[in-house]
Amino acid sequence: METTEILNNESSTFTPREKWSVELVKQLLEKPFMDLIFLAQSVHRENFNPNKLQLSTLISIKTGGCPEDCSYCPQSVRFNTGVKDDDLMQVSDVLKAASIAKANGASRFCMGAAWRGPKDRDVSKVAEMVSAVKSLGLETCATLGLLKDGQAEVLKDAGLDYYNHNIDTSSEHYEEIISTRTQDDRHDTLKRVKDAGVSVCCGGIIGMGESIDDRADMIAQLANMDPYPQSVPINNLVKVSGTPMENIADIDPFDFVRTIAVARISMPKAMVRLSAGRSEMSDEIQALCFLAGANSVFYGEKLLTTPNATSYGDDELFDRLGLIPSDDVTR
Ligand code: SAM
Ligand code: DTB
Ligand code: SF4
Repeated sequence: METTEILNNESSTFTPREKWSVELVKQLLEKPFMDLIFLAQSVHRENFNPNKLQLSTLISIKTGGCPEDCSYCPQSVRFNTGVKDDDLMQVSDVLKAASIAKANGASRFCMGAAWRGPKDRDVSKVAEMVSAVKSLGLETCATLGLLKDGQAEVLKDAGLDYYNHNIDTSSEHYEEIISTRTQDDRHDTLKRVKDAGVSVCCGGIIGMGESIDDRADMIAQLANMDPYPQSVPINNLVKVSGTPMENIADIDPFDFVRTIAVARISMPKAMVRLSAGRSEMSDEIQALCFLAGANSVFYGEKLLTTPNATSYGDDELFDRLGLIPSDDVTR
């Protein structure tokens, strides 16, 4: 499909592209809001049941004390955020938390660790957790930082379905956010994950002082991955006191919705997750995100260290919108 066709397309006959230029993504981001949402919802309906939502639950299996300097993150040892450090959890405790998540309706369980990257003995421990969680019939996801050769294979053998590793922002803006590892380091880890046959969960954060061009670059990078990620978390920055980002200006919530819409259009079959930042968002903006093609959320009281939208608030919202939590959102 030609560029002009994409930009003018408001029907439901949308052909996915393989290559996305930053310019084209930017033009989509700048479309009139109503046209953009209509196009995104049309693409969404071609690929998913628009009234279903997938629920993932997060747990922090190793908290705080991270040597990296990601300036959004409450878990960096360099910032005074009051996060209490905790060593790697016991497998039995992770299993208990996963059983509760499953009983509450989650279909995917995501284990996060505040590491630059795991040592081989950490990977063996996490592999035990993955097998235990998998045996409950949950999809498994882990986010442990940069992986070395062979580590993704160990996790795959243990039953890991997804590995989350975000590019976070554009290539240009990245250097203002993190100095201790490059975006290329991240692409290397993503390649290791893909080569091991683990599905890729990769997205970023909106609201870190980035420009529209930065957002377009980030979405184009994701959409141009071969294949594009099976799962795309779009986070709205959670401003944590003590981090360098604590006082950054709020973004226009409609611009967040736009980013979701363009992620949906450029990665039509991906699970697009409305991730961090929901507890600061109105019900109405969340509903617009679902209309723009988000079909997954983190469900449960906590993200990794910060509060998430409450489960009772979520249940009420899903009910008001007629959204049905499901592990198969395609039908
Ligand atoms: N340490 C590992 C790593 O960085 O790869 C895994 C955990 S890390 C907390 C996972 C992701 O959470 C980050 O890449 C970032 O995109 C997101 N994140 C962290 N802090 C956030 C915040 N304050 N607001 C929004 N997203 C955040
Ligand atoms: C992702 O993209 N967002 C989640 C998950 N992947 C690991 C993490 C959000 C963290 C928000 C800040 C916190 O709770 O510490
Ligand atoms: Fe560490 Fe991950 Fe936080 Fe960066 S995002 S400081 S690597 S826990």
